[in-house]
Amino acid sequence: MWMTAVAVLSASLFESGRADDPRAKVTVDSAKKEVTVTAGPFHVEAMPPGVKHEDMDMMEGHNTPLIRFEWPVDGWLRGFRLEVVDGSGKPLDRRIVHHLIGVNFDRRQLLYPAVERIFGAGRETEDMFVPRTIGVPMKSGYRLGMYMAWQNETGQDLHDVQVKVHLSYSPTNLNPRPVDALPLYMDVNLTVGKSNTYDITTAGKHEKSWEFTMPVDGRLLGYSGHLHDHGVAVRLEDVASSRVLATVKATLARDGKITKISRSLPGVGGDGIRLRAGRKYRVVGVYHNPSPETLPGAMAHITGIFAPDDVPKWPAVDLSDELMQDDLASLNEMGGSHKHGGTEGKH
Ligand SMILES: [Cu+2]
Repeated sequence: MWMTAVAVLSASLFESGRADDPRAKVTVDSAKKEVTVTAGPFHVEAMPPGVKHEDMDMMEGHNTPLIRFEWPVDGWLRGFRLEVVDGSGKPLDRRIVHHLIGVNFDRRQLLYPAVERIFGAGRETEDMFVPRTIGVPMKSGYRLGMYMAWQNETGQDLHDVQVKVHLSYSPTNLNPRPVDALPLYMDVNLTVGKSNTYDITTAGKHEKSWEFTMPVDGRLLGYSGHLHDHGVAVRLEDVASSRVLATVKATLARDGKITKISRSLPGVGGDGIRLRAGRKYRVVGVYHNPSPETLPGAMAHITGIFAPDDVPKWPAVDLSDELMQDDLASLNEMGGSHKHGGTEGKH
């Protein structure tokens, strides 16, 4: 027999959650070194013809409620694979998930007083794995959650949809020990606890940027990002020298729809991109608006994995910070105006 230990851990419902909230089930396959989180079933309504995803972004309840679960093993997270299936387990096009975001309540983000966004997938991103030499340190019992937004362009309502996130991990006895790397999120327009979307009101090339001071020394080992349709690129620049340190590029179809977003791993086979504490950096989102009409609901951010020189210098979650409270409240209220995944009712 295969020495596969599969432990099914009960899903913990959000303290303030509603009784009909979707639940997540967590299983561990210790032979494959994989944790699988299954959420659902969801009822996913077809988007009305002519409605664009960016229009839906502005509607309330665009996201599902937060679905909580507990991380079950000590080790390092290495990557994830997203799978969407129907009630009989048959695969569905995963592009019905516009985005999926994983949250870790037990660690803070580096640049924002907000809880860690530990994994994320956009419609245009492929599954993400890093080599075994790198990993995000994880402890059994970490309180995690995830939420997603739908983009069902199939023309038909989908019932009993299940979302499976397969998370690969390295065990604690891995030799040599992986380099500790933590998620680094850099957005051109984020207000913690609120939104990161913005409208582009001018035609042609458009840039929006945000500057920040790096809190700790370390190296950016890998990065990708997220843009909406008509997005061109997201750059990371050094403010003092204006040098471009990293660029995430979008591949667009003729009609401006995003088909792919670039990914780079400068810390694999290299040292990565050195970022210094106290130094100023700028993240810039570039769009090209093809018409004089407003392009609503744009987003631009870089998501990276960052190896701090000194992990204990990472800022801790401070529950007395008002922005942290705003972040937790927004996660709590997410999908609040809808049942079963935020696509019933108003839309
Ligand atoms: Cu988006």
